[in-house]
Amino acid sequence: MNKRWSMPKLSLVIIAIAFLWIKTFIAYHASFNISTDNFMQDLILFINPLSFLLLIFGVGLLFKKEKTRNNYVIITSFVLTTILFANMVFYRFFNDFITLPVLFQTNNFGDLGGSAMENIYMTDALYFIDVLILIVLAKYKPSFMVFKEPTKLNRRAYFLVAIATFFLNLGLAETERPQLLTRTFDREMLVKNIGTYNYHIYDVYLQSKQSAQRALADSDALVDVNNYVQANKADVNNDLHGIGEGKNLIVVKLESMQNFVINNEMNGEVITPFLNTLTEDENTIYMDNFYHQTEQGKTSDSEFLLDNSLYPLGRGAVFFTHSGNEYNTLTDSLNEAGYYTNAMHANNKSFWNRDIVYDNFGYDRYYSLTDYTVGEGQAVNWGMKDIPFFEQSVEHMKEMEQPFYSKMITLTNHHPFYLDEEDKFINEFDSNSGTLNRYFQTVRYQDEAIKEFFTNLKEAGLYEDSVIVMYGDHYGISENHNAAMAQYLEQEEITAFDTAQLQRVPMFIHIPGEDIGETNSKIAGQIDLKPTIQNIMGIEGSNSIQFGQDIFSEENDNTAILRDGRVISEDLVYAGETCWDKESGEPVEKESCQPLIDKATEELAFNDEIIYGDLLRFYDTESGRLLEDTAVTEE
Ligand code: GP9
Ligand code: MN
Repeated sequence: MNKRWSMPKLSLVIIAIAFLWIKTFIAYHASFNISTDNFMQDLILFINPLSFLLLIFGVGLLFKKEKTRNNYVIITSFVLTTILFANMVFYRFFNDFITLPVLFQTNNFGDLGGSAMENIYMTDALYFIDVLILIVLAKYKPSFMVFKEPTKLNRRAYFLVAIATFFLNLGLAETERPQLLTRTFDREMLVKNIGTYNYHIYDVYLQSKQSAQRALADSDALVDVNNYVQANKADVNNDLHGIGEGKNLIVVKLESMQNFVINNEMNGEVITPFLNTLTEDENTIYMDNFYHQTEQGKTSDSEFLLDNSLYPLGRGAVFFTHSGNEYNTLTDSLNEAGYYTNAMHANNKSFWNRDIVYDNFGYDRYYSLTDYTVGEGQAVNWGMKDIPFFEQSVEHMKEMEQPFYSKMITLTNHHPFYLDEEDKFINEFDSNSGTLNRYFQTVRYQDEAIKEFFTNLKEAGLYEDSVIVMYGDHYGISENHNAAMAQYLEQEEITAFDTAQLQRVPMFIHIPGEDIGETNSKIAGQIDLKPTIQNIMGIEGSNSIQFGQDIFSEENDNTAILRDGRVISEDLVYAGETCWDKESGEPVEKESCQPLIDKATEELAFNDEIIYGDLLRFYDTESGRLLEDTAVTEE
């Protein structure tokens, strides 16, 4: 009998692997902005999903019953596709990959509302088509498929290949990126080299390690940290010391406001007319080289920086992961000075875990959504519009005992940056990015809201007695909009240097009646807010373990370390693994940046040790000593 020619028989396991492999590779290019510089990187990117897929689907080979095996393959395929899809949607919004701690911020996901919808497209359904095909194949068993149970030998050979693929991948990745697994704050690099799926496994490993870290930490760990902190302490500025003493303190967090909009125009229209006047105002210090230092915790990270003068975490939001730690906050120090301390934000109180954290940070009261009346037409994007928010907040302030400290969190200038017609004071920009186009309008709205807030304060008789600090929390326009941004800035491209410079956010210190007006170009960051504010308010905070310095101190180091390891100094910027000359924006020898890189690495590592180990529980701020020491001397 003539043997008919037939195509090679394929098992469902192999088909499922092939589908997911191709799909993941397509997603890398279509949905994630992963760029490669050379052939080796292309190769790594191509093979990186494979080892994990071989292993996980290989488990299917261990099932004896055909039906169980098929179900396993289909379910696994569906789960992995969902993980990939969730990462895609997350990436579109945050330009980042999901980490385990972020996943548990489910409260926040519920509120993503418009933003989430904006990031899911109809065509996304295509990503699930292969799962359907697998179901059909399993049901109708076409002739090109085999459903034989593999022999022991075949199985062994299969797993050997899978493991070899894993080590080949890791080996190539290590040559391409030494110390890949130890430098974990760059998630894109990880995904690029070991693949999305292995990355998630690694993330789970990191998370478990961190939980163990607190359990194992003891006060010894604080000795080195404390030495470092003491050696980097800067004296405070005497001229500004205590000029706000006894006054109310109002800190306004300006949502998504970047510095490039200040004193700038968009198609001939002024973007921030009111804030621009403040830059010239005799009672205002305006900082134009002030950097945000936030990471995945976004707004909450900026709040963490403000209250603690510690860096947030490189992964997850510290408001969630370490909400119960012992902290020594700006709020605590104001409480001690007799202030009525409160936070104001017209959003659900649990968003970013704020209710829990504010309590721990020492706030007397949190005015959240339930303390505001959001009338008809008073909400847009993520919630209450800034203008009515400020109006009602001032009503609350009128009732407060003085002196008070209010931290206010604005919201309207938030992605997706929509506005009702009546709130649009300028036109949209005309780039290919709707996000950037609308951003100018919401920034303009925010500017108007602040102007009205100042008026409200004056009318309420609170203005003269208050120190008003305002700072941008983080970028509003991510690198996903680089082309549009280049068009706006009239540049050919946005380099890593430009991106680092775009992390500047505006910072204002406004003290009615005090002749402090200047534009100050010192390099500073949100980490410096706490010591700077404490000095102005005449509060002693020098014993705290913190990394910030009074911005106006003569001894200030004039450097900003961003949470992902980028560093900005007077002459140099280290970003995108390249050292840049600040003046020319051109790359220079990497060695020139080495001292900056070393400082950033050391400081961020000490910082993480404090948070992971909950080390401040071993520290006595009053005496500036380790609690263990006190115990020893007392005995
Ligand atoms: C939500 C607001 C915005 O309450 O703070 O959060 P963000 O997305 O900017 O972190
Ligand atoms: Mn924010």
